[in-house]
Amino acid sequence: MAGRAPKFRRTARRAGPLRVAIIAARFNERITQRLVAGALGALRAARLGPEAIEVHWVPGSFELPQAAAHLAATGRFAGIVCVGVVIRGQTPHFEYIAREAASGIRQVALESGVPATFGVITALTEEQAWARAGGEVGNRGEEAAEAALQMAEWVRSIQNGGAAGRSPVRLSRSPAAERASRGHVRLDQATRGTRRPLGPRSK
Ligand code: DLZ
Repeated sequence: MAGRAPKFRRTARRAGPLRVAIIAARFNERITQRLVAGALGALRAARLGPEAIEVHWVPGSFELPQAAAHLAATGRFAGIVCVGVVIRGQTPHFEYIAREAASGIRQVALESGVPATFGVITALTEEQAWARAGGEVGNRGEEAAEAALQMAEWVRSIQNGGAAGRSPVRLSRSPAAERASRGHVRLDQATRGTRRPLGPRSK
């Protein structure tokens, strides 16, 4: 079963408007439209107005990094959300396209400093892709937009100095992770003693 991105609640309002770009790959466009809708929904839920969101279309997922590099270079965006759909059954060079998209987007983020997130579905079948585009496994576009917002807010917080290192977004953590962060103990120590020993359950 595919995993889902963790839900988070926003604990601080942003200091000012963020501008975010969505780049969408036209290949498998009907499914990508759903990813764009998911990303737009997440950005609007975070109270970004239409003036703060741009949607750009490129031919395929292979072109996502190049478009992201150009948009990052404009300096106009606090975050860039890349969405696309690569389906193995339809794509002999599935792995090249998926890998190039992932590593290219990462490279843009690292080199430009502008958070660029990966909302590209890589699926074995079209059915699996639909499930990840607003179906039973969530919406990868929405998740990538949430990630871009979290990163953009965090970058802004460390640039402003005041809240250095403290994310304005709080992820919900397990009790063990909370103990680990409060008591400065390692997570493996914090979980020690909370698990039932392995082996057959005694009566
Ligand atoms: C060519 C191609 C193929 C076969 N499959 C996909 C795909 O599943 N998903 C996708 O986003 N793009 C695909 N493309 C297009 C490439 O990403 C790219 O647009 C072309 O190779 C031109 O560079």
